[in-house]
Amino acid sequence: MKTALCAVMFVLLAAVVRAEKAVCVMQGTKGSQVAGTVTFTKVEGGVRVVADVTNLTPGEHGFHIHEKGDCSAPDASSAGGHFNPTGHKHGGPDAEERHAGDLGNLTADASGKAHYDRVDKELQLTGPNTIIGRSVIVHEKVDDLKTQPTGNAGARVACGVITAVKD
Ligand SMILES: [Cu+2]
Repeated sequence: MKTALCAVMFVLLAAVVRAEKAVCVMQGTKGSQVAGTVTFTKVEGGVRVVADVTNLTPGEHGFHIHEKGDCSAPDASSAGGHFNPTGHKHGGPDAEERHAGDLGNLTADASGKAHYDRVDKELQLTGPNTIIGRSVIVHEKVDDLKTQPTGNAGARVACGVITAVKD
C-alpha cells in the first residue's frame, strides 16, 4: 500500500517537474534550399523560441506556426493557415491581437543566415492549444504584420513539424 502510494507520488512529481520542450527541423519546400531548426522551451513568462535558419535571401522573412503538422505538399500548403485557436486577427508577435502562431519575422544576414531568440507569452506546449504536432513555416517575403490573414509573406520556403522532446 505504502509502495503504491509512493509510486503515485513519484509519477505526479515527475509530471510536474518534467521540462517542457519541443523541437522542429525545417526543410526546404520544392525548389528551396532553406533549412533550419527551432526549439521551444517552457521558461518563466512563456515559451522561449530559438531558431537558426540558413540559405535565406538577405532580409526579413515571415515566420509562423501553422495549424497542421503536414509538410507533405511540395509548396507546404498542406500545413494549412496560421495556427489561430482563438480566432484572432493576424498581427505581430507583440501585438495585442495576434494569431497564436504569429512569430513575426526572421532577419537573414548577407550570408543568408538568420538567428531568432525571444520569449513568447502566447505559445503553449501543453493543453488544448498546444503547438506540438503543428508546423513551423518560413516564408519567401517579409510579414507586414497587418495584411489579413497572412501578412502577405508570400510562398512557403521551409516547413517542419513540431515534436515534443522528452529529457
Ligand atoms: Cu506562415
